[in-house]
Amino acid sequence: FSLESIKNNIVPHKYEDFVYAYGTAGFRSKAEVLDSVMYIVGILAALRSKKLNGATIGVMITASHNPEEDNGVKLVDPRGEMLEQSWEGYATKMANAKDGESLVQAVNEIISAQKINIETPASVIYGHDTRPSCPDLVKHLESGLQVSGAQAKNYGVLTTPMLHYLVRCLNTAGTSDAYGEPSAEGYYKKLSDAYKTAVKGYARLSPLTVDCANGVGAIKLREFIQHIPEEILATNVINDQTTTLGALNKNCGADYVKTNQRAPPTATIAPGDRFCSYDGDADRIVYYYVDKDNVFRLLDGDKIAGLAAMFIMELVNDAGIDSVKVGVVQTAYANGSSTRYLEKVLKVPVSCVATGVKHLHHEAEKYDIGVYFEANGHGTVLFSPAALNTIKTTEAKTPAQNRALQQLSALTELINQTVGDAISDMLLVETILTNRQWSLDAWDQAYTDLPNRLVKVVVADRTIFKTTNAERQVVEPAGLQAEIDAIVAKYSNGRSFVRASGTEDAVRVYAEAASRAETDELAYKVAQAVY
Ligand code: NG1
Ligand code: ZN
Repeated sequence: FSLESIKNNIVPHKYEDFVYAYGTAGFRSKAEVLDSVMYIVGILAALRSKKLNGATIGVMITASHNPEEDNGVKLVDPRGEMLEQSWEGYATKMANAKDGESLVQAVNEIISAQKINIETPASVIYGHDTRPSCPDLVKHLESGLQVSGAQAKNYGVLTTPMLHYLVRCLNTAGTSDAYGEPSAEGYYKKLSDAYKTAVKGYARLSPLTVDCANGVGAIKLREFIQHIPEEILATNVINDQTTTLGALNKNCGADYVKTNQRAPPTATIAPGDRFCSYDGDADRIVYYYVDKDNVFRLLDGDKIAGLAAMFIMELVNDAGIDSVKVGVVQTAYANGSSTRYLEKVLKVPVSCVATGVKHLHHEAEKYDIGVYFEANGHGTVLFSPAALNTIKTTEAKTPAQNRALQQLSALTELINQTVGDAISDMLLVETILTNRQWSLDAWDQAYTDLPNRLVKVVVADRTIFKTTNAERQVVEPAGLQAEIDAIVAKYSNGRSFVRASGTEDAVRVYAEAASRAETDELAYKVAQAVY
């Protein structure tokens, strides 16, 4: 670790006036401005590792569902979670240092504020998605790691959740909560073994077509399915053009399907067919089908949360472990019908938190079993140490109780508990549907989504929009919330809220109401109030 090298090897900023910010999704922007950011992320990851006594830190290079020309980078903490929030400011500060002197100053500030012993060794692993800009960005990251003297390992092309998995495995190896083998092979084996146990004795469902957004999910899903015989899980991979320039996330993938509420044009879909879409780094998934009248039906993150909560609550009940409390975490973007279903039908506690996986994840940790999903399909299920222990040690008195305990135990292995994971979430859904022998249509019967609309409003300065109450109410600009309330009051089942996006230069307006026409009108009127 040498401040002199850090100073001398600084990568110049592409544009003088570009301001960097470490947000909900780490740094994310056009790939061309990220060279300098990669360098400082290498240094920051090393500092974070030193701070945590040499624990392995992860770095993932991806821009998820964003267009191919974008890229991004985020840090992963030792348990496979997002970087601790208090460090986001350091990241931003370092990224905006334009010369060697100010970078060294920023580094020194972190070292003294965090009382870091720079002699402590640092360990960092990294991976990236299939974007053409990744190899160059990796070089700058490596330069940052090198000047920091970090021990580093490149895992190459990975899905985001696989990197999170690897970080957790490396940091728990040899302990009583060892998470798994720290390799792609280990990940595939862990998930496939659990899936085989979870569906044992049930007839296989019809094939599932998986739209991989022309991204890394295509490569990894293909490798994964080598571990499960076709008689147990049948998949058909589409949108797997990972080397075709411009194809990534283009008219396909989970974000396209959720935003447009339609199947990708490349999908030929008939009644009875089963489809799902991953996003560009395979941490999100949505399911869909067409009904008998060929009408498109989306099964989004809210539907997955409802399905998972229903199944897990039944298993907990059948297993006779009532002390284990299940809860669900959503954001304000969750469809009102889903919240009503969870609270009124399943009678499960529901918390609403601000947008961004880290908020959901932390809230979910408060439950014994915490199910969290964003409506866009990012989510997972967390099992507390106490819940894991109860599942492991409870002695079954009946075959039914035994079966429920085994199923729960398989779920704890099948679910990627570090972060949302399209492959793992797909296996979770397939497990439940297989156990129930349900079609997508049968799953969809739990509740009917309220028509909803999400619009982007480009404003001069989105930072003036301040919210409270898990982003459901605007505090600033003053008066805007009263205006929104007055508009919403005119619609039956109307709900609408406004917040500044954390990942795009825009304000988002969400609206839902009893009918499509009312929803569109509501969204339009609120957007006008914002503008
Ligand atoms: P922003 O741009 O802050 O709305 C979007 C998604 C989030 C989350 C992040 C991170 C919506 C409405 N927002 O955040 O849910 O996934 O990106 O990628 O879907
Ligand atoms: Zn993603």
